Order: sequence, then C-alpha cells, then structure tokens
Amino acid sequence: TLAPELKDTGPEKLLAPVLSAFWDEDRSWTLDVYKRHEGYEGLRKALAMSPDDVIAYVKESGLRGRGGAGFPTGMKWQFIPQGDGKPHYLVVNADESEPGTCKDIPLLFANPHSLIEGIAIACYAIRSSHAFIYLRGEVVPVLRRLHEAVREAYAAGLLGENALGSGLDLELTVHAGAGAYICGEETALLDSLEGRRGQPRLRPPFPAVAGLYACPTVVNNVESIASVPTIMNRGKEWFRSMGSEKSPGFTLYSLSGHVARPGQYEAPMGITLRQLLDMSGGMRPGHRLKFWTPGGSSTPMFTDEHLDVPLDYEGVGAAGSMLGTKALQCFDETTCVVRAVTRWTEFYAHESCGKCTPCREGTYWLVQLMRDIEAGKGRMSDLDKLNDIADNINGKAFCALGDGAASPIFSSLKYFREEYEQHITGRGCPFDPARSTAWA
Ligand code: L3W
Repeated sequence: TLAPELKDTGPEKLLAPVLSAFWDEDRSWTLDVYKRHEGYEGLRKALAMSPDDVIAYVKESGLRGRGGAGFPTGMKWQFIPQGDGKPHYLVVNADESEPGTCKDIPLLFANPHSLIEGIAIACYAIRSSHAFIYLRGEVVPVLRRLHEAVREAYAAGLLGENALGSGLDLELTVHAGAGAYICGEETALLDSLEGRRGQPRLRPPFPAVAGLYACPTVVNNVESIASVPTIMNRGKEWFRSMGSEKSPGFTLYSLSGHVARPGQYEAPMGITLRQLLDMSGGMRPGHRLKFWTPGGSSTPMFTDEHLDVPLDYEGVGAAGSMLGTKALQCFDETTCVVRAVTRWTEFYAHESCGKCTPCREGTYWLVQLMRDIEAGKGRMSDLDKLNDIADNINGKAFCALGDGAASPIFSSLKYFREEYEQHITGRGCPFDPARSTAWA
C-alpha cells in the first residue's frame, strides 16, 4: 500500500539516491569524484544570488531539519539578525549518537564534500565567516576523512579568504567531541564547543539569538546542510516533487535490527516501512516484525499495525510517535520488549548529564524498576510506578533527553503490557529461561 502522498510516484522514484548516489564509487570522498557528480555547482548558483534570496529559496524548498525535530531550515536561517554588528556562526551537529541512528556518520565518511559545500552556501546566506563541525568523538576514521576533505577544499579555494573569488571569507573548524550523547542537544553542544562541560542551556534565548560565544548561531544537522547543494543545483521544484506538501524531498533512513539487509536507504519522505522492507529484503527469513522505532529509541515505538504509516512528520505524528532521526530499528518476535526497553533505559540513565532532577533521578529509578521486572522480581504495582516516574520526567526535564527516556516506557506499556505482566507473574523472562527460575 502506498502512502497517500506517494500514490502517483512510480516505483523507480521510491528509492531516491542523491546524497548516497555514489557512495560505492572508488574514492567517493575525494573532491575529484564529488566534482564529477555536480560537486560545488550548487554553491556557484547560490553565489550568483543575494544571501536573502538563498534563504528564501531554501525556505520555499520546504527542507526541514533532519536531526530529529523537523524545524524548517530556511526559517532557522532567517532568524539570524542582520546588520547587528556581531559575528554569526554556523555549527553543524555531527554528534550522531541516538540509538539506531546511523546516517550522518556514513554520509560524512562517503561524501564529506556535500556537507562542506552546504556549509559554504549556508554561511553565505546567513553572513557567517566561521563554521564549525561538531563531530562525535569516537569515529576517528571519519574525523581523519573530514580533515582531509576540508584540507582539499581550502587548497582548491573553496574555503578560506575570498572563497571561489566571491568575496566570501570562510573558515571551517572541525571539532571532535568526547562521546557524550547530551552534546547532540544543540545548547549542550555549544557549551562543549566553548570548552565547558556539555550541559543544556535554558531556551529561550535560542541559538539564533544567543548561541556560540553569545552570538547569533545556526545549529543544523549534517544531513540538512548536505541536502542544500542539490536543492540549489536542481531546483526547489525538483525537491518538492518528492515527499509530501508539508514534508517534501528525499531523506536517509537507517534500517537496522532483525532485517535481511540493514543499512542506509535514501527515499522520498512519506515512504512506509512496508515499502522499505519490500525493497530491502524484508525481515530475516522465517521471522515477523514485532515492534520498531520510527526515529530512534527516543521516539515512541510502533508495532506491525503501523507498517503503512507514511514516514513523514505528519504521518508519524498522527499515528502517535515522532519521525525523529528516521532510525528504523526493527525487532522480530524473538525479542523481549522488556529487555529492549531496559537496555535503552540504561543508556538514558548513563547519558543523563545530571543537570536537572527529573531526568537525573527519574532515569535512575526507571532502570531499577526495569531491571527488577526483567529479572522476575517485579510487582504489578511497579507498572503504574513506571508510568508515574516517566510522567514526572516527560515535559518536566530541562531538555529533550528526558522526554526521550520516557517515551519507550510509555509506548511499550501501551502495546505490550501483557508481556510486562508475564515477567511479573512468571517471575522472569519468557523469552530467556536462563534469566528466570519459573520459566525454566
Ligand atoms: C529560534 C524559536 N529557533 C525552535 C530551533 C531550535 C532548534 C530547532 C528545533 O530536539 C529532537 C528532540 C529529540 N526561535 C525556535 C527556534 N527553534 N523554536 O528549532 O527545536 P526543538 O526544540 O523542536 O527540538 P530540539 O531541541 O532540536 C531535537 C529528537 O530530536 N531526537 C533526537 C535526536 C538525537 C540526535 C543525535 O544523536 N545527535 O540527533 C530523536 O527523535 O528527542 O525531540 O534548533 O533552536 N522560537
């Protein structure tokens, strides 16, 4: 079944390799190869327009942030005050660490110049002469490749003073983080970049008003910025010809878990998981889908009843979840949902920065309860307690990390309460007798 927005879309357009078009080509990460694939043509077109026109063009393309929230990219650029006499900064959030999310790192590894070109266009538009890429620190091979691509771009006159002879001066700094999930939150990222411990700031003021070094700053996800060059080169109408009215364009989905062929799949917004599974070989042979996340573990889980939900912001939202980072983690019937949620909850407790009480204390107590239930030591009253604690985190924590920790608890209790009850009445995990006495 096609998502309504894709009814008139031919099968040939269901996979739309743009950012991933030449990932398997020899030395795909080099400037030479990038230039053979429209490389830096978008920048040339942008430089022939006024900065304000570039902002308007990106706004009209309908591009929305690919880091999780789906905020309109052009509108974010427009928030930067002009003529304020302050430096403006562009900061690219490459701190990809949401469980299941695996799109920005492969993109940077295979095609770093799409990001560098997008950075040059964005900086021209918002009148910034210094951009930063904040990269997740653990991915050292990507860091090396990014440094090499930036060096190539400087040597070719695409960065630095008077880039491309346009009068645009542009410095680009690559910064490696130290592996904290919280630093993917935009204001914690800015604190970390300034040399402080990465903890979220109160918003407002939003970074667009007071960001890096208290100056107007755009913080965008890697994929958002890397999508801009092709939009400038092929046109906003081309971009809008894919996806839906409110969520146009193509995007990268990370497909993982018990699927036959995990990986990154580039397709129009609004495609469904059923379509993606049809094209990627489905679940592993002999097994069926039990539950999945539309956008990483922070987004409420779905079940096999949601296979036809259009994977765009509106479709997933209407079905009760969030598109998030489009990290489709698929689990089959052999997976214990209580075990999976315990594992995610441990992650959030470990990564909680400790700044606010609901998240710091709440994630700790969620872990205690989940571990007890999973080990067969839970009580029925624990289920209400789980809901209650998650409720006291959700919307009450300082940043979105707290909401993300609460969402797998809510959604797993909604769809799989019986499985929790089985762990309690059976005094252990029905999927793993080794973990219990009663089921053995
Ligand atoms: C100026 C206003 N700017 C909003 C800007 C704001 C930000 C963007 C979106 O969380 C989600 C979260 C995770 N003036 C503004 C304004 N802005 N109003 O718009 O803001 P917001 O608050 O909607 O979201 P957020 O804080 O950016 C992002 C979810 O993504 N997520 C997590 C992903 C994790 C990674 C990772 O691993 N690094 O990406 C997954 O679903 O839960 O809901 O720029 O400044 N009036």
